[in-house]
Amino acid sequence: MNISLKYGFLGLGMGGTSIAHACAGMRLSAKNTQRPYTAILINSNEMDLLKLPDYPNVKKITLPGYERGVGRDIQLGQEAFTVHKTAITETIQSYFSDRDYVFICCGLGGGTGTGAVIEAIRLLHTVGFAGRFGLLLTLPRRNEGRKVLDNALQRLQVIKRAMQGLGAIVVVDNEKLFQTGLHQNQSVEDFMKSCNRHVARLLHDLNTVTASYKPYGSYHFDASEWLNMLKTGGCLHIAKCVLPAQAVDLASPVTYMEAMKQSVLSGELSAGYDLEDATSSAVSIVADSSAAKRLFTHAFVEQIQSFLHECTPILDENPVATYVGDQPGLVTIYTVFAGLNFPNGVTKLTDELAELERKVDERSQKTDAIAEVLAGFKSLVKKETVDLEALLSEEESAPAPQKTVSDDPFDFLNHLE
Ligand SMILES: Nc1nc2c(ncn2[C@@H]2O[C@H](COP(=O)(O)OP(=O)(O)OP(=O)(O)O)[C@@H](O)[C@H]2O)c(=O)[nH]1
Ligand SMILES: [Mg+2]
Repeated sequence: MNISLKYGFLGLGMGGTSIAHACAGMRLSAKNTQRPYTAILINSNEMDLLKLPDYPNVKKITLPGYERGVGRDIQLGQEAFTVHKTAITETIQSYFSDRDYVFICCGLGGGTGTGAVIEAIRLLHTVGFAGRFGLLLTLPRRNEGRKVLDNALQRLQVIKRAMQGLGAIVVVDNEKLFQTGLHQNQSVEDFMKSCNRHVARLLHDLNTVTASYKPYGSYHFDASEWLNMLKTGGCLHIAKCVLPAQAVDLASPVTYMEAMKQSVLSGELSAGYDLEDATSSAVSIVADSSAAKRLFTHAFVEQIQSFLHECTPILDENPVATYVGDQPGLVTIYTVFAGLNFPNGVTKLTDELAELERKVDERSQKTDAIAEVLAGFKSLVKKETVDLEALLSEEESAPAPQKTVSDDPFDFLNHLE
């Protein structure tokens, strides 16, 4: 098994370091246990960083002075990164010196990763990775609260403006992955871990298809073309479907086209893209040798090409590459679109935040009914004493004591009547 590109993963904050760590944990194959990727993990919270097992291909960077975390404060997160920029730069230069491409990984919504991400982009751009790095960003779930949504949207706003000048952006929509994970009865922590492994496995698979399998037929999608897609500004949408080879009937295209269309619609990591925005697309199909002989005909490839053309009518090329792989009885179809706008999950986040803001507004305008009834409340106990005093005393009641002005905000407690 070979890889096309040597990736480096720069993880920021807990989500970012967890994903980068999962990617660095990938083994080349079941037989070759070498770990082909490297990761630099940066987090303010040292406990979170310590929890991730040490591997020789992983370098951890703590941010002294901010070791207890930055508590969702993106200004502080940015500051923590900037203060340690020199040490971070040196580590990146030595640790990533042989890397073909670097992914900056960040769980959007927190303080550390989200705060640091723009500075990290600036840094990679200036230390020799201009045009050779991309972003791996998670979108928060809709129910993560105002602060998280606000942090994520602030950064998405900046990234959107810079999008065309950056490399590929791989969006991991946590809400989408959670909805699929919901049926699997996992704890949130286990779910996050399996999410991260899923991301890592997918990136690794795509990186091995182009380098490990024997091309079948005339067209071959090679490492340089894959690198070009990763260098393309905008979002990268990845779809995958696996079919039992015997279920694929060449005479009846629905037996494979339906599954493939569905995989593009639902995506592996996020969905809701306008595919017409794509600036390039590619399909790689892997089948075992007997399935390859039977399936990889002109008609089969043409079916897939025409589907790509329907999705992205303005593209000149709809490349479909076919390979002979080592998984018996299976046909795997990977479809990738580059140069896309953000998925509609981003719109849903802004809607969710607007709705939360509206509720906060509503709350601040609500009359405080409890305060009103309490203000109108008169104690019976007091009334009884007052009545009793009035009955027993013939003298006129004494005038109320003069209220004095005090600095004590609780001074009113001394004058309760
Ligand atoms: N997919 C995935 N998402 C994660 C994971 N951990 C956190 N997230 C997401 O990332 C967002 C940001 O959280 P963290 O990464 O913990 O935040 P941080 O950057 O460490 O920032 P602070 O803790 O505020 O300093 C969360 O709101 C989650 O949506 C993870 O392991 N996998
Ligand atoms: Mg954290």
